[in-house]
Formats: sequence, C-alpha cells, structure tokens
Amino acid sequence: MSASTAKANVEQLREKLRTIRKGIITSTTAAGSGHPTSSLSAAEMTTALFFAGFLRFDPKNPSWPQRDRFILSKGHAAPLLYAVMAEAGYFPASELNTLRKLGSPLEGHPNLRRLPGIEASTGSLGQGLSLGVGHALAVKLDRFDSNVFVLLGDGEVGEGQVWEAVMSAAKYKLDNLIAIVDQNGYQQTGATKEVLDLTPLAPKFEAFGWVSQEIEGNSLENCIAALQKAVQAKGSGKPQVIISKTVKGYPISHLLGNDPNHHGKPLTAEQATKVLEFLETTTA
Ligand SMILES: Cc1ncc(C[n+]2csc(CCOP(=O)(O)OP(=O)(O)O)c2C)c(N)n1
Ligand SMILES: [Mg+2]
Repeated sequence: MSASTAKANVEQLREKLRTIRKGIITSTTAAGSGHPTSSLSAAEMTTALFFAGFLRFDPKNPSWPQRDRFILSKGHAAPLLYAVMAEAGYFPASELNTLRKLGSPLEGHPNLRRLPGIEASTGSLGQGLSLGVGHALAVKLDRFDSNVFVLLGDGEVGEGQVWEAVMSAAKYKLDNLIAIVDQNGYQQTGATKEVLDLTPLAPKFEAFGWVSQEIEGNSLENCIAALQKAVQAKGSGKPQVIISKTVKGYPISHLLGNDPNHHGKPLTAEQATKVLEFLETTTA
C-alpha cells in the first residue's frame, strides 16, 4: 500500500483544502482564464477523496497498476485537479502558475499525455464515466481491488453518453465504480434546471440499478461519510453514485458580485487579493 493512503486528520484536511482553494484562485488569475467556480464547488469532495485515505495513489509511481483511479469528467475544473495533484506531490506547487501557458503540462483541460497522474484526457463533457467503466472492468479483469472514482458536473449529465455508461456499469456489476455528481445548480449558460432539468437525479441512477446517496457536498465531513459508505459497497454488485449538492464558487460566491454562476471567468487581480485574504481566515 502506498504512503499516500495515509489519512490526514480533519485539521490537516482543512489546511489542505485552504491551500487547494488558494491554488485554484492564483493559478486561474495568473492564467487570465479558466474555471475557478467550477473548481471550487468540488474542492471539499476532491480533497476528501485524495487525502482522507480513499484514493490509493503514488506520485512517484503514477502508473502503479494497483492504484485507484480518479477521472475528472468535468475537465474544465482542471485547476482543482492540478491544485490537488500539487498538494499530493505530483509536481511542485510553484508550477501551478504555469496553468494554460504555452509549453506547460497544465493545459486548460487535463491531458494524460502531458502530465503523469492524469488518468484521462477530458474536457469534452460526457465521456469520463464511459472511461471509468473501462477502467473498472480492466482492474477487475486484472483481479485488483482498485476503485474508480469519476467526478461529473450536473450540466454534464445531460450528455447522452453519460447514461450509456450508467447502463453498462450496472450490466457489468461494477461495484468498484463510484460516480460523483457535483450538483452546483449551474452549467455554462445558466441554471441547470432551466437549461435541462434532470432533477431529481438519484431515482434516475437507481432506475438503472445504481445505489445513490444525496449529500450537502461543501462539507469535508459529509464527503468523507459518503465516500466511506460508497467504498464499503464492494461486493454488492452495484455501482455507486453520490449526488453532491454544492454551491458554485463555494465559499467565495458572495465576493463575486451578483453572478451565482460566474462560469469560466478568472478573478481580476483585485478580486483575487480580497478572495485570498478571505480564504486565509475562513472556517467554511
Ligand atoms: C461536449 C461539450 N459541450 C459543451 C462544452 C462547453 N462547456 C464547458 S463547461 C460547460 C458547462 C458544464 O456545466 P456543469 O457540468 O454543470 O459543470 P460546472 O461548471 O457547473 O461544474 C459547458 C457546456 C464542453 N466542454 N463539452
Ligand atoms: Mg454545474
């Protein structure tokens, strides 16, 4: 088992979360582009996944066959993944500010050919869960007990391919596959309910044979409890989904004017300064 499965205690997790949130802001502001609010809404979940002992990984050996897999299907939240990977030791945190710069492996969307540790090249929404099904089948064939975690957006689940993956995961009894839907209520052009309302999501997954949990997802404790339950379902023969209700831009949405979506917009240098001060001290 790799050293990186060592559990951080909740105080250590909170410090990691603080560092990750700050990394999201500084990297996107330095880039002058990117998706800070899409990244922030899932920061608690991704921090819990990587640092509370759920994901087995080894930054020194990123292709370790027995590792667990994390696929960021909502690939535009790449600043979150990069901030987490820097914290996990895949590369120095100083590289975060090369985000989206020419020649940097930290591309606008994750590219597995450019950055060791990235499991799938994503950004074209809708594909990550299918890739997760492939990984989940492959590790079972190899007789590894690895889990596969896939993070999707609530706008993304309007893509038809997501539901093809949902159906095949149930058919193949992939109880090592855990989907997490970051239900922040917004997609690119507006509220998810207005663009394409798929709520309630849990019964739709359940109808296809999945087991669902619904949580308030901007809480490390809630994320840890839900991940615990999901990984304990091994042996049930059923894929697991966590519908994680979040706030887009949490916990800084009140500092972004009256735009609760603020999609795909980096903060200005002035906004970033204020936000970083807030993040330094907030207990949220
Ligand atoms: C196939 C595809 N269509 C459109 C886009 C453009 N796009 C980028 S982000 C986004 C909204 C995604 O919303 P959601 O899944 O809810 O993610 P959030 O940013 O809210 O976390 C869209 C439509 C894309 N990346 N891929
Ligand atoms: Mg969304």
